[in-house]
Parts: sequence; C-alpha cells; structure tokens
Amino acid sequence: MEIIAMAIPRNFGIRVLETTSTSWISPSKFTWNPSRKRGMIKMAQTEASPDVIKELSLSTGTYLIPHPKKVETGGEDAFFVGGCNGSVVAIADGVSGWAERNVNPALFSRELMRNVSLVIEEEQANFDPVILLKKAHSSTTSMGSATVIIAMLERNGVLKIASVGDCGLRVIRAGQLVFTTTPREHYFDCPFQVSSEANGQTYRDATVCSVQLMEGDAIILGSDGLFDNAFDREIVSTISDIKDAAEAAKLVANLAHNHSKDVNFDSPYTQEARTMGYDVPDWKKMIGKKLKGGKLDDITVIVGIVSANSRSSSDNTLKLDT
Ligand SMILES: [Mn+2]
Repeated sequence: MEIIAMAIPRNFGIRVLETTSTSWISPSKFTWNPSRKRGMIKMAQTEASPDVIKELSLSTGTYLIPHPKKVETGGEDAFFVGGCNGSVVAIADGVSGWAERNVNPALFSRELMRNVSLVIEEEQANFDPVILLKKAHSSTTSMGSATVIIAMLERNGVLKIASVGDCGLRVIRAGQLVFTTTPREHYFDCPFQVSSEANGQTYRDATVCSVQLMEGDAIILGSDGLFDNAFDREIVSTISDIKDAAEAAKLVANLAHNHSKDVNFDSPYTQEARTMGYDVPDWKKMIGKKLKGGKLDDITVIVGIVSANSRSSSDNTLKLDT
C-alpha cells in the first residue's frame, strides 16, 4: 500500500480500460539556471533605449468550471493570482483518488494555494517559483496531494515556471504557439504530485523552466481538465482575436468543457490513452470502434496578456535589479 501512498491515481476518466499496461514517461526536462537571471536583466537594460525602460506585466482573467458532479462543492481545482501586478499565477489540482480514503481532495489543493498567497509576501519566495512551491508545500498540513504549476513574471519579461505533474502552460505570440510545458506522470492517469505523504513528490521533482515574454504575448495556464479536452491548435484559434483576458479564459474553459461532455470527441485524453495501449476490446476494434470521448473533470483556466509600461530610466523607483 505504500506505493499507492506515493502516487495516487486519479479515480475519474476512463473506467473501462481493458489493459493494465503502463509506461514511464520521461520527457526531456527543461532546465533553468538561476545564475542567468542577472545577465538577462542586464540585457534588458542595455537593449532598451537609454532613456526609456519597458516593464512587462500581466492582465489576467480566470475561469473555473467544476466537474459536473462536483458543482455544489466547487470541485477540487484551486488557483491563485497575485503578487506585484498580478505577476504570480498558480493552479493546483487536488488528486481525486483521495476520496476513496474518505479524504476530501479539495482540502490539499486549496490550502496549497492559500499558502502560496501567504508565502508570496516573503522576498525570497517572490522571485523564485521553486522556493515558493517549497515553502507553500511545507506549510500545507491537509492530507492529500495535488498537481501544481506556479508561474511568475518578472518586470524584464522573464516568466519563471515550476510544475509538478500535469497542469500546464502555453505561450501564444502573434497567433502562434511558441512555448509549452511538458507534463510528467508515473504512468497513465497518475501524475507527479506534491503530497502530504513523506514519499510523494516535492519541489525537487518540479519541472523548472523559463521563457522570455514580449508585449502582446498571451499565456494560458490550465489544469489537466483543459489540456485533456482541448488541443493546442483549438486554444490558439479560440483566443487569437480576443484582447480581454477574462473573456479569453471563459472561452477557453467553455471550449474544454464542451469537449469534455462530448462522448464522440476524439480528445487529447483518449488519444493519449490509445497511445498507452488502452482501448476498446479487440472485437470492437474489428468493427471499427475505438476509445473516444472527452474527460469529465474540473477545468481551470488562467489567461495572462502581457502589457508593457514605459518608465524613464531616471525614475529611481524602477527596481529591475532583483
Ligand atoms: Mn484535473
């Protein structure tokens, strides 16, 4: 049972899987070297006009649609938007398998996000999502586990990301997808997760990366309920002409929600399931059937649109050197 404690599988989604084959996913890991930070900041300063420095910030919108069976309780996703200029965005997805142990899966994810909101006040955590995750996780006392993603935008446009599990982030620039995070899972439907259990994942297991954002970029954060039900190309086309972050978040969440309820939709989730060897029985394949359908889940979407504010370099309230 200890193995189960280390990695709680989700208890929703496909329940009619015919095989039990598992695969270990080991995507290439992005790396982020904190020592580069100062160099990147200097570059931002020297490339700008000597008199005007641009500060980047996020205009954010959020939208959460609970699992249809969890509407009354609000579901088990939780999110946070805060920090200076809304520059810190985070989503945690409580792993629902805990319900089988009579543990409310929402408690851990909500407390984790609440602790992010508290820890963000500490200067050390305010510039490093890994430290923020470490501190928020270590102060979370609820039983449970969650996948989690934290992203923070520095004023020079560097977006730092730490992710454990299968919450995700996309960057769209001029109508093109230019960056995606990579989910990590122990096996299909059992993602990496920070946990109340000593042998669960921690900040040390986070996939850590950074990306230089530009004015006009859009970032989209989502729980797996988004990315299991909506393809990147659909997300890009859905928000391509939308300037308002709140409207964009609502449209993207509804896109995923509609697919999640569509039993005939060939979703990213079922496509991955088939890749992993899960499918309908062979006799159904012989008559042309295949595993399909969306995945009912909580769906959380945060959209951030990057805007720039110009400041005179003589304005000594500007603190680029962090
Ligand atoms: Mn989920």
